[in-house]
Amino acid sequence: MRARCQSGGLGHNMGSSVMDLQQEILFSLEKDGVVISNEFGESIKESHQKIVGAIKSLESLGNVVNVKQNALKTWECTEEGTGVATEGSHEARLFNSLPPEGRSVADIKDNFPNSNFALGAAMKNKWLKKEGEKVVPAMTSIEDQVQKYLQAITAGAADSVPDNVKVEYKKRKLIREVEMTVFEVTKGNEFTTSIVKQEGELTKEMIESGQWKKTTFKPFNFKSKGRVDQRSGYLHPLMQLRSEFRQIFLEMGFSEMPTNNFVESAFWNFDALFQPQQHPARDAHDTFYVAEPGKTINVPEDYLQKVKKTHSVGGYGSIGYQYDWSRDEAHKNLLRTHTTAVSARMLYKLAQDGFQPVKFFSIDRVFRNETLDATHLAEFNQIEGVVADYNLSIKNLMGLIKGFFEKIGITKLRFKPAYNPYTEPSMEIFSYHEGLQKWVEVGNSGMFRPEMLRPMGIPENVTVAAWGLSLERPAMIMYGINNIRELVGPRVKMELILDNPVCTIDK
Ligand code: FB9
Repeated sequence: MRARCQSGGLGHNMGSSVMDLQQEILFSLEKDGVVISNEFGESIKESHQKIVGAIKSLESLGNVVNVKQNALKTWECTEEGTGVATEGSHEARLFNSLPPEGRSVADIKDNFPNSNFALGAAMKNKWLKKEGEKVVPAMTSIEDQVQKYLQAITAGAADSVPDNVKVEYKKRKLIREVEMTVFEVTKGNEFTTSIVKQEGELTKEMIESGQWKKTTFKPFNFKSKGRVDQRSGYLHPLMQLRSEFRQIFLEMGFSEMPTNNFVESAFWNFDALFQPQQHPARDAHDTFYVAEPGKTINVPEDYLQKVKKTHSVGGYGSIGYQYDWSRDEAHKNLLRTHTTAVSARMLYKLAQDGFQPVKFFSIDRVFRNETLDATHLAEFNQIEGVVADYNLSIKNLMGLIKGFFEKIGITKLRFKPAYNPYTEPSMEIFSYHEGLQKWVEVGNSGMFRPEMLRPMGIPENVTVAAWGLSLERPAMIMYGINNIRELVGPRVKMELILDNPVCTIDK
């Protein structure tokens, strides 16, 4: 039984390279016919780790050596054991700290570490004797056997320590038993002491210089599996769900609207949608206005005039809102509160380019200065579907919405009349959620108002059906998350991302 202590004494000259170590092992093999890794390490004061490294390189040379692994139970010192091995046992330290006239027990108890144990052991060893309330040395010098035994273990000579002592020291948490793997090396059938350094890399220089012809290469293991734990990227669950919704829209023949502008002008976010300038959603309590640049610079003037007119005096059969519409208000920059702003831009462009029926969708971040709670952050991802065609009616809208939600396994839908400044009629969408045993609001929808579409130049007989929902709500329900901060933000548990299989929408 050989013992090691993680503290002192090993491998003073940690310098010798693996190549030299390999050479030393081969010479020792030549001499002794067998090399035991830990013993060899001790004999040349080299760390067992380095020896094992050298043995592994020799092993990779083919049949120069044979290597057998044996599990070896050995002893090593604990932190405290190491302290005793180097500083001496507590009782020995107490004895050596005592002046010939001794010291009061009270004083030792107050000032000497592990005093109780040290006093007890020193008294038991009859190193001290009591004189009144003092203890005095009972002899001139003592032999600190505990330290000696632990130093023996340090030096890997645990066999020289009696088993009952080892059991006692283990109980005193001075040493612990550890298992180490020891390598037994013997000569292989291609044994040689002269090893040529095997190159692991075929480099450009070798090829250009032709050096490769005279070089011995490590055998290439073409069968070696690439790193198994190849960690591929992971989509955040929300982004995973976004790609599922995206796929659904694409399968339904929709094309994605460009949503890469979080900063929008109040004009496209509100005015173009016929949302009056004094609408509560437009005040800073609900909307994040941008300080710098505070104002937009480019709104198509002729279109702006039409919007102004529609808001202030109406038109297209509407009386408008009868208020003084402010260009300045419309020019304010803000963080878009809905992707419907993008729908407005796309419908305007569609009218400018010459109308044709389209199916658009968008899924991206929108920002609302709302009171934060378990289901609301200051931003969420809005999903929006827009279908523009001739004479579409609310029936078509309901059909579109049914078709869409069917694709995500939601069949039982109910529509509840609602109000949006930019759609008439408008409907909130509800679905009966078996798991939650209740009707859940799953979105909003409506037919865009003529006051929104006409000024853009969308033809009279064209109607536009649209609906919207969030990405976070379905994600929370599908992942069984009750607090949105566990889904989005710094508190998301990485496991949710790493070991979360692609969230399948059970068709
Ligand atoms: O997502 C929402 N709910 C939802 C959706 C799916 C779902 O799936 C489950 C697996 C079964 C579960 C829930 N909602 C919309 C409804 C509510 O959560 C609502 O309280 C919160 N809404 C957000 C806005 O909050 C201020 C969700 C968000 C929302 C609301 C409206 C629209 C978009 C997102 C819209 C619109 C619209 C209307 C007309 C024309 C164009 C767009």
